[in-house]
Amino acid sequence: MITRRHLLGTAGASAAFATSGLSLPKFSEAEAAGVPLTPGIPAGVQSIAAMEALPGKKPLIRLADRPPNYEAPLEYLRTPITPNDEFFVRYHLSDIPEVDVKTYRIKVGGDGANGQAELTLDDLKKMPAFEVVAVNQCSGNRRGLSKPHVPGVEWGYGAMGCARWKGARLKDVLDKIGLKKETIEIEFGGADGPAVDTTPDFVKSIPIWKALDESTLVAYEMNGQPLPHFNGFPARVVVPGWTGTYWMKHVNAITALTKPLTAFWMNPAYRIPRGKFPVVARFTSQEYAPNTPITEMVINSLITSHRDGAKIKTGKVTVSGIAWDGGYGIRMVEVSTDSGKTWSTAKLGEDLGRFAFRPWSFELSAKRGKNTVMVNATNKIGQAQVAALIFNGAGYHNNVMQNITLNAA
Ligand SMILES: Nc1nc2c(c(=O)[nH]1)N[C@H]1C(S)=C(S)[C@@H](COP(=O)(O)O)O[C@H]1N2
Ligand SMILES: [Mo]
Repeated sequence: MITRRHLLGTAGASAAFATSGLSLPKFSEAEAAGVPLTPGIPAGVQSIAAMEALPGKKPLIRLADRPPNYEAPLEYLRTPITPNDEFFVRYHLSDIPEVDVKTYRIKVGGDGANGQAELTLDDLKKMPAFEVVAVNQCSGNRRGLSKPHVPGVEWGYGAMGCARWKGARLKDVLDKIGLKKETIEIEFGGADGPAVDTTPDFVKSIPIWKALDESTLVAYEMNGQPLPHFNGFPARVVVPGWTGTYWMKHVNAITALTKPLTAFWMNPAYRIPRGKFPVVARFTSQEYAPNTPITEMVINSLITSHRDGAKIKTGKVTVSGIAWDGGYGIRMVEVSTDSGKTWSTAKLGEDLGRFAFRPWSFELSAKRGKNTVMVNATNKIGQAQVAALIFNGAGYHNNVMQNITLNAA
């Protein structure tokens, strides 16, 4: 792998966790003693992961520190909006500068543009502002659960979060210079760079149709605050419905292209086999015979109230969680207590928009001993989760239905 990962020792894990001040169900003592990794993650990860607070953040699960890759423990995902200091952090490159707003500029241009512009943060803020609540999920979320095991950051359930993003429409930014009709992709660059010159710089592109979508933003606010440094201060691209890889942080270049972008992080990285996943959104200028770039997120859900193996009391127990998809919207969430033989519908919570986490809850009548809870979400175009993993070499798009066991005493 080109990405360098220095996985260092564990320190102060349980102490860091104990101070997070959450009053929801406690985890078993075995889990509390170590880093609260997702069950099923390769055992080796336990010995290298640590709970660690980056500046301005609550403790997150550190899976790598050069570049920084930190996921959210399950309890941070219990609300449909993820607080900024609980939001996961993912980088490909280790040289991450503190951007100075005074000198910060976004260079807008390219061979597909009619002109060039340099935008300051103030210029962006003077443009009409729009807000969208949207899930940012890393393509590799749940990679650590892949069977067989695949290389890469061994994410559990927590390489995702949902925030209210505010910014200018990318379409309006592009309107400032005007596009030629030959433009097929819009490329983004960020202020971070490789620490060693053998690592390819992180540049990404999206198809012109997605760039011009009214939901696609150049955002400077997250949940009513300036973006945290580690989530892209002072501005980042927000591509609602699509996986996090396109959400360029510290964006400092927006380039209109008349030819497909050739760059390591577009190809061979971030690709899925063609025809294996039921995704609607296509990136045709980047499609080749065997594979295509990852685009929209697949329909998925997560139980956040309890961990697999949790102890509960007999009688009525509320099991709850979130569901999300690539922007079609959640139609229903179903729960099965007999491993999929029969299903009942869960109650859906507040609808913050079609790109947001949709909360759901279900009343379980727990009997003494083992109780199983299986969840399946369906979106408004009829897509549902899968029973068996659709294997791919990068461990993307894992939307296998969870089936957890709760032990009632
Ligand atoms: N500048 C920059 N932007 C980036 C990346 C990066 O390495 N550098 N990683 C991308 C990937 S793969 C993901 S999943 C998201 C993660 O966003 P977050 O760190 O704010 O959670 O940022 C995206 N934007
Ligand atoms: Mo990612």
